[in-house]
Amino acid sequence: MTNSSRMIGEGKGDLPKIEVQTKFSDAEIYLNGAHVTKFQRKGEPPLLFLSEKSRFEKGHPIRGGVPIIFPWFGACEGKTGMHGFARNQTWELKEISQNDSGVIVQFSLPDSAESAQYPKFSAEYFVTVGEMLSLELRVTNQSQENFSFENCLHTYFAVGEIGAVSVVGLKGAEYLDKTENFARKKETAEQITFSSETDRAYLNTTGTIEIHDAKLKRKIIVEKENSASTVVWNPWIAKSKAMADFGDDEYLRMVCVESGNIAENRIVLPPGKTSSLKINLRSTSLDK
Ligand code: TA6
Repeated sequence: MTNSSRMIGEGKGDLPKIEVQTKFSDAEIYLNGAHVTKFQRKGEPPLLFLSEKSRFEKGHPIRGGVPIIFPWFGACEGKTGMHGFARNQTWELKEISQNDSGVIVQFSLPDSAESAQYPKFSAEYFVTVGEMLSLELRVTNQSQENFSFENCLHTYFAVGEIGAVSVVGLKGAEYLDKTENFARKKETAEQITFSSETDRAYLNTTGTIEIHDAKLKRKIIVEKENSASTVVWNPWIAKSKAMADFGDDEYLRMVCVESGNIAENRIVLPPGKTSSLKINLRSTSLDK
């Protein structure tokens, strides 16, 4: 891919940020959490939502974009904080290269006091910016014992208005409903719509998910590889007000469709093996 450019500089909160421009799209990635905060095809609205009230402080998660959730999802007994430590740590920039798919930015997670509590592992993250946004989290078990963990790319998508949005592709899947104390249910809707707080972990789902946005007249396509779980979340009114780093009305302009392996889908990685969680994100017009 010719005429692409990349720049490393200071982003919000003076946090180091990488900007990538290609002939198809622009993207931004913070080293804090290897966090993709922007992906936008030329001539289109942003694909990702980023809260106007997000913190940009070293060691704290950014609200929006694609937080990397690893090695646990949600709350974890005996661990402090939600959603693991990967999203709070400063990842090392290893290489920026390019191929026919786009510009590839490669990160690795440094060893830390938190990672030392687990079997020895390495974690690498590949962000490919081109006609679509591809994200891959690779974890290699470098120990002599099984490494059990959860992973999830907790993607916040930008939508025109949540009342005109539906999520398609989960009919028939079982899910844990966090709004009802993780009650186990079965999805019966062809199109999932939103009229209240929605927080569902769909299990044993490997197929492509679509987000239909009638206001922006677009369809967002979430293809996933090696992901057996899909989480669908909109905080709605009360939860939005309770989040200091999220605008009270921002629930209207976002939906999370998150791809990973959580709960009963958690990964048990044998010694020497590598797990790869990958998603390909793109949008098309609604009538295609
Ligand atoms: O993925 C949905 C969820 O687990 C919600 O329950 C909510 O907690 C959201 O993640 C955001 O979590 P965070 O720790 O980033 O505020």
